[in-house]
Amino acid sequence: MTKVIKNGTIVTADRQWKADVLIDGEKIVEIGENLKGDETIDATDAYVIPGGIDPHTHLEMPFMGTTAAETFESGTFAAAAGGTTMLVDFCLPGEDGSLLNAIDAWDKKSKDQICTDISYHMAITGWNENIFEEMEAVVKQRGINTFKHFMAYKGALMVEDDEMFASFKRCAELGALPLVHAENGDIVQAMQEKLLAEGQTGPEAHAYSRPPELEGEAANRAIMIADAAGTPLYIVHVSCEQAHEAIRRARQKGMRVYGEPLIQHLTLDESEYFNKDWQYAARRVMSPPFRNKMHQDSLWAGLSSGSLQVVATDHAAFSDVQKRMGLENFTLIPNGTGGLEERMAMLWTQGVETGRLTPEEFVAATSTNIAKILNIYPQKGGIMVGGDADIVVWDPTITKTISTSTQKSIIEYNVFEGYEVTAQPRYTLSRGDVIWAYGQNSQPQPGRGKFVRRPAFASASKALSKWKSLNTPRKIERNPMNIPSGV
Ligand code: DUC
Ligand code: ZN
Ligand code: ZN
Ligand code: ZN
Repeated sequence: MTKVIKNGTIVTADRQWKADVLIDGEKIVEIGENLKGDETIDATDAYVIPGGIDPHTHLEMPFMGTTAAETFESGTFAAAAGGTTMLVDFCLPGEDGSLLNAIDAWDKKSKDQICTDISYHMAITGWNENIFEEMEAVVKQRGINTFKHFMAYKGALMVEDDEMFASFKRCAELGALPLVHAENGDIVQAMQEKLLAEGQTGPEAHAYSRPPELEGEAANRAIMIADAAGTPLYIVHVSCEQAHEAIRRARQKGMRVYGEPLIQHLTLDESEYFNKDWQYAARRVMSPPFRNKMHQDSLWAGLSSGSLQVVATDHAAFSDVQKRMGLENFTLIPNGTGGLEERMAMLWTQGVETGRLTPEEFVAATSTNIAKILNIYPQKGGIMVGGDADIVVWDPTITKTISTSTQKSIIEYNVFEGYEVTAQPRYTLSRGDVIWAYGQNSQPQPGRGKFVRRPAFASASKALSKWKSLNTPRKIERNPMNIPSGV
């Protein structure tokens, strides 16, 4: 059974051109003019782009005394409806601390539910001999080449600097890429305690407790620790100029450091926390918090200049009842916002429509760059013969007002409620299957999605900056007789 996507304009990270795309089974087999297939998918007046890849989600994740409400089924359906054909979820070790058991647990949750492809990042939330050993199996047997480190959430997920350094060195040995949540967890905790003592208990205090300086400090620290360990680094949810500046400086010195802003930080600002309605503000509590417009401008500039490479969501959706756990104490509001379904349309509307990004840059930021960073390009992230047919027919003639009433997410609100978007996926194809057709009441097929194995990087441990010294410690032979006596 072949399918042909006809009469569209293909957009990749490099260029745009008019051509048809022929699909046989799960793969793209030909790109050219006047192609014919058993079935035709109309792309007239639309772009044909690589399926979106969201590298940062937390589906059904146990966190802050509860479990994220979005399931693998509703989350991947929301992804498909928004033009995202693959997501990478964070896998957290459970009570026993085992990485491999955690992957088994995540597989069990996701396997029969997912309607798009997925992968995991493995979280390192402590350090011991067993974790050191298991990391090798995670990379070589389970096909996971990224390890996430939380520099915040003290007493829960946070790792100390020595633990992070040890894990980064292990990543370098294994050809894996370390990721960090960069916020100074010690100071966040101190600021939370001070604010609570002063009677500041509302959601706005969440933002006061996590100022941009704490993110900038942690980003700088992680970059230096990565350089000392001899590994590239990926910084998740870069929300402010201070962290962005650290990344720019590192890259300018030749270090391989990547930065991921979120669609929420690009489009929503800190004034959201000052809303008089507690529930409205609490729904928007996430870490790092939303920032002011100056930080937003910095993030947009990073995307167009290339110092930031990827736009993600950190999709962690909690219901109103869950958010109310923090009614009297902002530190108990589960941190997280949604965005899986809205990421592509919001970035298009506020990035491409405004002229801040070209369509090619949009494709790079939503798909191609992260496919390269995660080592799954060109299987994913391109429109290329031999690649997976993860393709979106992206229709810039559809306008839509974002509304909870039409969203696929199972929570009862949407942080982008009322925003108008100027493009939507007309069709979303995952490995050749049409899993979403706009306006046609598509239903997900839970369990059709696959886990994508991501091989280790061959060159990761060679990515040292030229400032790195003492790479191989050597002992200097000295004659003690040379030391003058009596000094
Ligand atoms: N930040 C959030 O807002 N939610 C999940 C985890 C995180 O770091
Ligand atoms: Zn500490
Ligand atoms: Zn985080
Ligand atoms: Zn996250």
